[in-house]
Amino acid sequence: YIPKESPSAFEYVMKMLRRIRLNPSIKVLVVDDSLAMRQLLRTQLERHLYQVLEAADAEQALTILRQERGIKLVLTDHDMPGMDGVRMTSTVRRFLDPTHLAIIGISGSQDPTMTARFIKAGADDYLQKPFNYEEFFCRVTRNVEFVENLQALKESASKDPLSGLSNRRHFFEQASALRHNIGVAVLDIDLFKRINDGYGHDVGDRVIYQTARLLESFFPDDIVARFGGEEFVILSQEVNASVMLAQLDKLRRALANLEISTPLGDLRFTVSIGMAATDESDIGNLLKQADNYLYQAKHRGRNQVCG
Ligand code: GH3
Ligand code: MG
Ligand code: MG
Ligand code: MG
Repeated sequence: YIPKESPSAFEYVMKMLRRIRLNPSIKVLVVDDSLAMRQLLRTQLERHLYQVLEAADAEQALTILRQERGIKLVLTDHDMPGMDGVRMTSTVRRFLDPTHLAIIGISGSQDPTMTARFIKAGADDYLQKPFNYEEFFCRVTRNVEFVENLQALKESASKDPLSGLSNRRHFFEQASALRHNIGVAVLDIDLFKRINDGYGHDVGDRVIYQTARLLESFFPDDIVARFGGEEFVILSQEVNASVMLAQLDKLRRALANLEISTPLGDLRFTVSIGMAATDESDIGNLLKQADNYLYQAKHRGRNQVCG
């Protein structure tokens, strides 16, 4: 096997070490009714540090795919007792799209329509048996990298890079799935401009980062997003308004007690929060209401929750 672009042995080892460190388990599921074939593929894949799972038929494969997280590639045979590889592929694609995993069909069949059938069913690639192992690894690597690139793209399109929280776009995507008993809170850091002016932008960024961490830890099961600047939004489903208000006030106090150490000494800051919770399912209206309460909190002297 000659690695892609034939890097030096050193580069190759470094790349593999990075892969182990960053992603100790790139999981590949091998689906084949032949034990010998499964073992052959396992040996080859493990040589390249993949973590291999095996299924002897489509049903077993579907069960594994519904339970196991993080499988990035499925290699599937076509002819198997029960459901064949093409039908299995289209079934998998109903619940796992190409941002989750790649599928490569493998078959020794002479049927000239096999490649097209696999690809139409949602497979990304196809290998005709017998294949040589250099081609096998080129395709495995290419498909795993494609999934990883898609995942990275999806992540950067939905996350705010400074805080690691959902961005505005992703917030609305997630919110559209929620229906009733929704609570929305808008949180804004008080006098943030003074922090930037007095301590520098870097410290301001750290304040945003730390605020995000506490927000997440106080609302682990909810949708938390950074909307812009120093403004955050929390969206809770099946909410009891007074419970949410109490939790928001705990968060407010925890943030007020947080000390950020800076070259100019320890820094403390406060936040104001507006909350709205109704049976209303229009997120836009709820946000507007929460924003009005935020304005009230600022107007009444900041460092408080209104709702
Ligand atoms: P108030 O209590 O009324 O909210 O006062 P404020 O100073 O927080 O209000 P304002 O919204 O006017 O200030 C927000 C500031 O946040 C202005 C902007 O320069 C700064 N800002 C926006 N995004 C970032 C960022 O990503 N990092 C840092 N450090 N500052 C940011
Ligand atoms: Mg077979
Ligand atoms: Mg502010
Ligand atoms: Mg603001």
